Amino acid sequence: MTSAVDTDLQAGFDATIAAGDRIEPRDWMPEGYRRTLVRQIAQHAHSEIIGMQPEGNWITRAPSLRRKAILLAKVQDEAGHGLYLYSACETLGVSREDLTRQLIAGAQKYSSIFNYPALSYADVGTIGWLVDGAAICNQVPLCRTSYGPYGRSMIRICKEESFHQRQGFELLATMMRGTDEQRAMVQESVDRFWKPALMMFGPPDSQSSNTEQSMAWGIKRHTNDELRERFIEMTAPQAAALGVTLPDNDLDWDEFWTVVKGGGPCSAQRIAHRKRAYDDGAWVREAAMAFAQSEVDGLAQRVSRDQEADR
Ligand code: FAQ
Repeated sequence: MTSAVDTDLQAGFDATIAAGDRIEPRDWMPEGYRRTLVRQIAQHAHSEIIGMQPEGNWITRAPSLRRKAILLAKVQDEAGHGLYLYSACETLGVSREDLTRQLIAGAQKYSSIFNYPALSYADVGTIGWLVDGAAICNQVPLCRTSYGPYGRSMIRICKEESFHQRQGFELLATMMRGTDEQRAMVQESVDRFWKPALMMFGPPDSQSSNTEQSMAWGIKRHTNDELRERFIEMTAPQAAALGVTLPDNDLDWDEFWTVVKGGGPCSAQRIAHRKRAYDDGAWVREAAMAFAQSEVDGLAQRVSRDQEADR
């Protein structure tokens, strides 16, 4: 039975959403709203962390010191994005540890795009241009999402991703000014990444189970197809400026669902790598906890000594 208090709380929540204001961590929220946010923010955080792998694979083989420094900084930024997003998710009452365990167990998802391999150095440029480009297009409206900590984390993430997108474009533009072989490498990379990048926006609206409710709650501001269309329009003139041809936009949604369910070309490898890194990091977490505990113990001793002295 719904009590009068519950009805008042729900009415307060509905009024905040209707006014376009933000819900903050200590505000009452319906359980479904909280669950949807945890699902989406965790999936986003995991995408940033797993998303370090395809490009990270090229750090040791970057063609110059300059390219290596740029790539290192970009991959490091992605780790940072993952951490802001895990922090935003923690405000909803789940720990980062728990989220990581759920990722490794396959109980939470990450973006389909990171199940495709980065096979050439041109892929580093294409990931910056198309994958960060799609991420920006999807995420700029999320700066106005209804949950405060998520929206605020998106502002900084979008600024950094804009920078990543430019560096990808600059890398591809440099290769396009190079040899025929380099130009062919760029075109081949764009041919492989175009459709998976369009699938980042999620299934077509007719197959999207969450969009309607998420838009009613102000979590999502546009549908998947609206954002996909916006991205295609934004990217076409950039492709022309680069001198590459974009493939057609006929997407294979069976392939998308296979990848989302863990059957992508690199799915098993990505999770195995994440699990190995998590297991190898156990001693760092234990050492950090032991250090934190010794700090707390030291503080408690100092307080009790001060209290003795005051008596
Ligand atoms: N991949 O009902 P909808 C980045 C799932 S960050 C995997 O439409 P929703 C930065 C969906 O979870 C990229 N699964 O779902 C970077 C749901 O399943 P569930 C990540 C997908 O949530 C760049 C089911 O399909 N960005 O790239 C995908 O309303 C370079 C039905 O779908 C974000 O996460 C997919 N593509 O809309 C890093 C942005 N699409 O959970 C490194 C925030 C859908 O019910 C290098 N997220 N699914 O079991 C969002 O905007 C939304 O969550 C959507 C999906 C639009 C992705």
